[in-house]
Amino acid sequence: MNLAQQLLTALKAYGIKEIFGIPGDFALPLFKVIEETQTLPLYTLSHEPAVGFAADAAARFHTRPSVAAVTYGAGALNMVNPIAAAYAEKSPVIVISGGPGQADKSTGLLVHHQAKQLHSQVQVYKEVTCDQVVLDDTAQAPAQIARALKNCIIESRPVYIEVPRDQVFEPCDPVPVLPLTSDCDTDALDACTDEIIEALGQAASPVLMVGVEIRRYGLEQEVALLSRKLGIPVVTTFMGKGLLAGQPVDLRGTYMGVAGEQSLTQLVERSDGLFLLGVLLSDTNFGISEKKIDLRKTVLACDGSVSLGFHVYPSIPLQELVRALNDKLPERPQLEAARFEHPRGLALTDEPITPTDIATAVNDMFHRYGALPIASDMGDCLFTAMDMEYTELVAPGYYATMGYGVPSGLGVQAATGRRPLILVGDGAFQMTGMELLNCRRYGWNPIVLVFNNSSWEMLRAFQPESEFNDLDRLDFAALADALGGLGQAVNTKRELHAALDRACADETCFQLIDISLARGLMSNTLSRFVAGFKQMRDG
Ligand code: S1T
Ligand code: MG
Repeated sequence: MNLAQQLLTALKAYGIKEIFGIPGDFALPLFKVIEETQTLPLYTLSHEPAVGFAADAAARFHTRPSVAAVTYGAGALNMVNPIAAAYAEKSPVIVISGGPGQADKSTGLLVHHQAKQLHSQVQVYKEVTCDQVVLDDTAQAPAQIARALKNCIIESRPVYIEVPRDQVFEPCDPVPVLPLTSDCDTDALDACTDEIIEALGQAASPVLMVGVEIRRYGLEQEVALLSRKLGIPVVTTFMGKGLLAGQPVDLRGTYMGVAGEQSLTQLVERSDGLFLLGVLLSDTNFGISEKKIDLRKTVLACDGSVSLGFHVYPSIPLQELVRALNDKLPERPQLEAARFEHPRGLALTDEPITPTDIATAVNDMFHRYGALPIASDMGDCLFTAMDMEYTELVAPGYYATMGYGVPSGLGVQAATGRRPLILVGDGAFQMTGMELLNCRRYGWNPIVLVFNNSSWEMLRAFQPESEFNDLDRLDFAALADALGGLGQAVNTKRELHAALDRACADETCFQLIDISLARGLMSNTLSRFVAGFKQMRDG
């Protein structure tokens, strides 16, 4: 077998399910093998940022890597932002880029798509991936590929694989499937778990906070058991909303500092035994903490290490930590799953729509037709999602890039076969909404809610005097029809409710609901975030 065939065989052996991509001349040979071998399904999209976002979302749903395949230069460099987002949010995306071969390098000419140097691209990707390999020697390729795939899975971070176009058809040995375990010092693990159990046992008000790593490593069941065995209340981070939903644990809700429910904020910020499990210490998770979290009284288990107060246990993988704690802690009686109130029962009137009405209408729809997985863009649509019933949610909650919503929804449907609900602002839709034109080819049929306030409203919230936040009011419903879907424009609560019913009833194509919102309106959560942020900024 040749290099490309061995690479594809290895991807499948490591649990990868699909490839998103856009070819180019440096990648044509590779894409030829992808298409002809049918080892993995290939979904081509229209612009490389969408390729990266779709692979990111698919990886999050699989809790296994997904592939973003692109050409050298113009393609791969177009995709740096989505891979940076994946790196920041610990989403295991495998970037496979075509590359120049020996003949390209020996002309003495500048090569098309080359930036500064021929190796500039891999240099750029060093900053947004945890491992990088250039497969310019097929004798080394099997070990290089195995190392990169293992690191992608163990670290749950993107990796970069460059395939020079003159190597694709070269004979190559099979790629070894390495054990997907990371080193863990059992004595250190034993001491660490003892210390955690003792610290939480001595605390008067311990709290467990869970974050995205729990999902990335597929640990929700084990963590639900751990939280019951610890017998302490659980909260999720903003990025971890939806974690442990429906599980029989003492789940209190999502911590959002000054923007959150006051009693939950106090529960966390007054705790003398806060256990952060799989939590990224990011500003979106903690930036608007009313009171700074006292890290001296905090256990933080993230990124493969555990810190307690001022000392650190390196090389303690999260899976090993959770398993060891569960092994040590005694069983406790079962709990009932916590129930949370989300807004329901939209009034069917001819009044204009608010962001909270959208959450209410979606909750009503979920109760009528069943919950859908949600893919949300950055903007007030993400804050509105905080008022939606618990369901699987992918969103750039920490890295906060726009453009994520539509492509990630397509990635969710490609990965799971399930119809997603996509939430996107009008500004973000202008970035990657056109990707909906790919739905017809693949039979995808998302329901897309465009929060159309003809505004960069989040920016206006922080800088209302700037007129550049005023966007044109576009007819996204008409655009949907042109892209192969069905568009509905709604202005009142009654129209929104009816449009959702029609969208759910029609599964033949994507459904876009262009929801007219007045400028200046914000969701409850964003209003509290903005107020909290200004309060902290202005003292
Ligand atoms: N470009 C990209 C790729 N991502 C970003 N997050 C930004 C710029 C900055 C930015 C925001 S929020 C926002 C921008 C431009 C406006 C979003 O407008 P829209 O999608 O219409 O949503 P809404 O009207 O609900 O705000 C964040 C703060 O960085
Ligand atoms: Mg907007």
